[in-house]
Amino acid sequence: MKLYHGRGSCSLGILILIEELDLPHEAELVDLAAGAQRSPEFLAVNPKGKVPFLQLDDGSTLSEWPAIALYLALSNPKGALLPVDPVAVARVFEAVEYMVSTAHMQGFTRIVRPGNFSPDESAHDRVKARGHEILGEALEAMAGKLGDKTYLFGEFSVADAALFYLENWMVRRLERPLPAACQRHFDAMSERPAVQRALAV
Ligand SMILES: N[C@@H](CCC(=O)N[C@@H](CS)C(=O)NCC(=O)O)C(=O)O
Repeated sequence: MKLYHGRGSCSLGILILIEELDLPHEAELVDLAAGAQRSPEFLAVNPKGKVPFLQLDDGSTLSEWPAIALYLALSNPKGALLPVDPVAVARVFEAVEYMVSTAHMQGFTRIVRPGNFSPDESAHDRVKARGHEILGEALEAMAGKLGDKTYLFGEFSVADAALFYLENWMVRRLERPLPAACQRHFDAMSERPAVQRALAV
């Protein structure tokens, strides 16, 4: 399989899952800072112009973080990236959806792309401030879910990879402190060999 990946972007979470499963893969870097996601070459591959984007061995493709994570978990059940009980699976995706659709798309995106939310440049500081609030609220909610646990749902799951990419932004891009439980989670994740391999890419 081939993962189209932007360094330090949300696709880091998917690369972590692929590394956790030890799947043979190629990571094709898309230079988001240089706008490579809007190049005709990349748009021909993924018209959405976004990463993560996964090309499977049969040539078919998958986009959207939760869908890719679900595919990886279900097609590699021995990797135990999801619980078995249907309610427990739904709880994991309840957290994943909140992190991807709210914390990332509504929070972080406001901070890094305020123009997507208001064409009025004089409003951008307010847009960014709201983004910081949304992201901060989400991290506090995940800290509450973590409590004293190392991973969100006890055992490592796809939700931990989503939380890690948000934490990575807080620490490395925004230089904001994490809630204590998230800092512990970030440190524990950083110790995992698969996370270290994904970061090295
Ligand atoms: N809803 C998409 C969001 C993907 C997304 O926004 N990816 C960002 C990187 S973190 C991206 O490709 N941004 C490039 C751009 O918007 O130009 C998903 O779940 O995969």
